Amino acid sequence: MAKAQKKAKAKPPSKKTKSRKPKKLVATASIKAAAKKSAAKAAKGAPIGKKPRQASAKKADDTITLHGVFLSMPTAKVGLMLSMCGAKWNYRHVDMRAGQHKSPEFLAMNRFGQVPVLQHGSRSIAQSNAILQYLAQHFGKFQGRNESETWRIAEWLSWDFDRFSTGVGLCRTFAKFQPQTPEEVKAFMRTRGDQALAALDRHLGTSKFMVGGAPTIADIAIFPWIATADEGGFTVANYPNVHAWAERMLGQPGVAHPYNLLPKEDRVAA
Ligand SMILES: N[C@@H](CCC(=O)N[C@@H](CS)C(=O)NCC(=O)O)C(=O)O
Repeated sequence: MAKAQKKAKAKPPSKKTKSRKPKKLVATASIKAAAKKSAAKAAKGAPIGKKPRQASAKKADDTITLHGVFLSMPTAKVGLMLSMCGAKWNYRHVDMRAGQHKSPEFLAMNRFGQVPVLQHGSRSIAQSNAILQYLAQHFGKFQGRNESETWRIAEWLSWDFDRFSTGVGLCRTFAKFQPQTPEEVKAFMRTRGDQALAALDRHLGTSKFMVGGAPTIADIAIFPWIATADEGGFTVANYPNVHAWAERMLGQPGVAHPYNLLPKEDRVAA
């Protein structure tokens, strides 16, 4: 059969496939009753729709808890930030010797199995520099004062994780906790630490604080490493600009040496 004939013989569209006219919304008795009720409420000035929040409604949990170890400089960075912000915070000592940081409960808070962890209400945040950024935003303190400062701070925080903590910080870890580390590895990290300190010294010769004329989270991220650099065999006095900056930092409200900052056991804020 030719195509044209086939088309002519095609069945007329069934009732089902016919284009439907939109059904009229018929107000049932119950809809009518509800409409009457809300009209009456509106006349009285009562709000329609969702109930207003009750005065007794639960306030969001704003509790801040830092989980960490007092010997850990990443933990100290967060403690320093909380102290400089004048925040109220609880502290939970993590027994790393007992492997508490690898327990299922801890891993549920921090999949990396490391300290520190910050709990704020129902939220958990890991990685010290990310925590600093979070707290800076939460408290509106120690952030960049404009966009270009914000990006400079981000650079320093990344550099810290890239070069500073892996140089100056790791040498302290080897000396204090992992003396069995191979000498070649120690030497590699020492060179890295020396180079990082030299770069920092050059920068601080041109700037009062890491970014601009007042402390930001970039200073807070670096300070604990400097305060304990001697434990890794570095002499901060050999870097005069870094030394002068560390003194300036110590003069800021809420700043203390890491060992005078973090409790050695659990503490609940008064
Ligand atoms: N980049 C991480 C490093 C954290 C870190 O290395 N924490 C150490 C203690 S200072 C830790 O938990 N080590 C145990 C592990 O890595 O398994 C941060 O800054 O938070």
